[in-house]
Amino acid sequence: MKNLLLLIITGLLVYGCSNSNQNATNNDAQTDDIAIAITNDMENALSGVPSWINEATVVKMPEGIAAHSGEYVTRVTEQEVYSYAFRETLSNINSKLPTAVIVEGWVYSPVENASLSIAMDINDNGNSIIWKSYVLSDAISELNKWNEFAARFAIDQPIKPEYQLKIFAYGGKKTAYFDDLKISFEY
Ligand SMILES: [Ca+2]
Repeated sequence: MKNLLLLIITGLLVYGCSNSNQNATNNDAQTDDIAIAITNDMENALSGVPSWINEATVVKMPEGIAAHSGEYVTRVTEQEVYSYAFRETLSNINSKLPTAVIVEGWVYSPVENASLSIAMDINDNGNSIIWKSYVLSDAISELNKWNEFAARFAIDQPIKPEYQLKIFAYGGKKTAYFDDLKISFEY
């Protein structure tokens, strides 16, 4: 009888675990070793998405130009050189520390811009430990069109769980738009 009860309890636990939500929706961080993916399509940014900052840069595309998804994108301009940004302490993302951070998304640039880039900053209380930048010009095959990019940042220095990860785009004082960002990790 005891063994049967144990079997039932074990069965319930297994069922409960396997029934967890695996859909990667808006900013859905999963503490799963196989696939942690943080996505943001900007559509809910103005109501405040945890771990994301700089909502002032989230706007609708200009009249006549479609966003990559929905209506909203993040825009860099002459005044706003940094985009909407992901900011989170590493231990809040996963108990393991990553060996690489991958940032994928879509960029729309109306002008040639050698400074347009994706930046990754890992800092200790604001003191930068690792700062890397991925220049987007090679990923932009056509101006005034949505171009897909994928940036991989290797973590090549020791990091600690309490360090903070920041990911954002830098526009170098020229206008560009970003949509459908996805951040994933290698361990
Ligand atoms: Ca969007």
